[in-house]
Amino acid sequence: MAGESGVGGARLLSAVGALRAAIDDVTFPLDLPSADAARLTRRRLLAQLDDYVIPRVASLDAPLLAVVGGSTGAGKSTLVNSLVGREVTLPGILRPTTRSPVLVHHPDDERWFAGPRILPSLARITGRHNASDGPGALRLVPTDAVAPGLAVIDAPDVDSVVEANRDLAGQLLAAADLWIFVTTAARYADAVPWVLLREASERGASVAIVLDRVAADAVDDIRTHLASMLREQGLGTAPIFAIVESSLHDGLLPDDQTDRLKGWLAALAGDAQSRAAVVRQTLDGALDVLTGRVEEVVSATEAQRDAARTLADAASSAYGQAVDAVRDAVADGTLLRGEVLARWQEFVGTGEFFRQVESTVSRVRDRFAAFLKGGPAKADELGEALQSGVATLVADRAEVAARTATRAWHALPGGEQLLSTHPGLKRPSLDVDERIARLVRDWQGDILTMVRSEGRDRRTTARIMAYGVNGLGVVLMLVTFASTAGITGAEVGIAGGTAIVGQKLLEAAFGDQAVRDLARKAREQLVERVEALYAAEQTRFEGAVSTVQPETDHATALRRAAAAVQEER
Ligand SMILES: Nc1nc2c(ncn2[C@@H]2O[C@H](COP(=O)(O)OP(=O)(O)OP(=O)(O)O)[C@@H](O)[C@H]2O)c(=O)[nH]1
Ligand SMILES: [Mg+2]
Repeated sequence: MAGESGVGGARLLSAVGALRAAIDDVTFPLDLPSADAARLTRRRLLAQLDDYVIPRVASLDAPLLAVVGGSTGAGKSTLVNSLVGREVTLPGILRPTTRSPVLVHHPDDERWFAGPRILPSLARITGRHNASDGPGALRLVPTDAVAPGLAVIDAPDVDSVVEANRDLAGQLLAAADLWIFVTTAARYADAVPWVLLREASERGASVAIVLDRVAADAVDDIRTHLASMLREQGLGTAPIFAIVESSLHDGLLPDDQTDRLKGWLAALAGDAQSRAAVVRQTLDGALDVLTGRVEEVVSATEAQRDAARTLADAASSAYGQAVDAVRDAVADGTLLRGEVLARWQEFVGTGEFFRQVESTVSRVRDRFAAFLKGGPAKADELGEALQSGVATLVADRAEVAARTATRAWHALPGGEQLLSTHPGLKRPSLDVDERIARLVRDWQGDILTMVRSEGRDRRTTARIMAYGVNGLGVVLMLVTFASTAGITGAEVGIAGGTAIVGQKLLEAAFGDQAVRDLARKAREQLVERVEALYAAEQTRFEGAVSTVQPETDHATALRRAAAAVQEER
């Protein structure tokens, strides 16, 4: 670690602080399967940084903090009292006894513990312990009985039936430079303490074991067995202090049973180098596992990002399909049915007529011209039928797209959640009909502009004037809707004839090539307008997604911050 010189420590501290900020920034707004675990990992990471890594890096020379942990009734409070030589923490026969942790330190070390440097979430209390002390506070006990440079915490039980106790014990152990793990001859193979010991081993924390309440003649056997269990968990270097079952005097263990542990702790406290080694081991271990834990958070943020993307894609594909459907329908003759066809027949007669006149284009033209001049009201009726056909098509497809996107979201991770917060999404937006009406009017405007601008030379202009701009516009709309004429079945004759006779007329006015271009352009303009309208509809889905999409790239920020910490070690 680069922390030996003041500079390295400062740089590591700022890297760790930046990592903390990056972790703090992360949210998991979508309730994905991975989110719960990731939220917990995030909270634990923050707690470990706040309770241990940051305060430790900030003051490498602060006293070594030893946390006495273990199962309820193992004798933790009795041990701490015995180390101090008087009752500083309340032992008891009711399980669990210790609810509020007690920190014992040398009076000279008070400044390290009185403030929020470590365990900032726990209020400090002083004075004599009290049976009503709760889990939200840390009782500080200054005493000459412990050496300067070492503080001991009596923690609540790790496997408590009381959840607050368990959580607090976990938090305290995470804040420890050294775990003094108390177990008994009867319970040293219990599962829960071993889960914690394994965690300590994985984190590389410094651990010492107190094997309490052992019958004198069983000490060797149990110690050997426990040592082999510790080795299996990668804790082979943890010293074991066995305490023989004895009767207590004034609630304290006999001195001869605690002397070895007292001596070991005093030596540790008195020797800056071995104290630093213990601190270094635990800090290094904590920094080692940091990257892996951060990576868990990273993959959960990536899962959030991917889910958000998939939701946005589903909406995009639904509206893409809607545009395609409109594009097909405006070209394949679909719109030349029903009402439109009826108006057209009133306008120019029946399919039979078209078939007959196909060969005699001039007659068509004459009749047509006469009709356009004589019946502007009929041309308007046809125009309206065409417009309402377009409007209905665009509205239907908008409805289908909203339903398709909604159905996709129901099946996608996170989709249900967004639909419940944005219930309007399952229908098109409220003013969609108005906007479609405007779209159709605007498109009609496009068509009239095109018709007018075709009058480039005088002859064309004269012809266009002869037929009338509005009438030609209506016929152009009609031809636009049949220009690929993918019409089948019984309507072929009628609708096909419809297109052909309209086309002949337009050719007479504009010339052959111009008609094909005009029809193509008219169709493109309509599709463009529909695309814009559907894009606006789709935006509502994107808006919903954006509420769960972080603005910053958390994954990259986290990885960078974690790498920076590793570089400064
Ligand atoms: N005879 C005898 N009794 C002990 C010994 N150690 C602890 N006890 C008793 O066992 C009971 C539990 O001891 P505590 O020290 O309160 O245990 P603890 O681990 O602090 O328990 P929690 O605070 O509930 O987690 C108390 O009644 C102690 O007096 C021992 O070595 N010998
Ligand atoms: Mg206790």
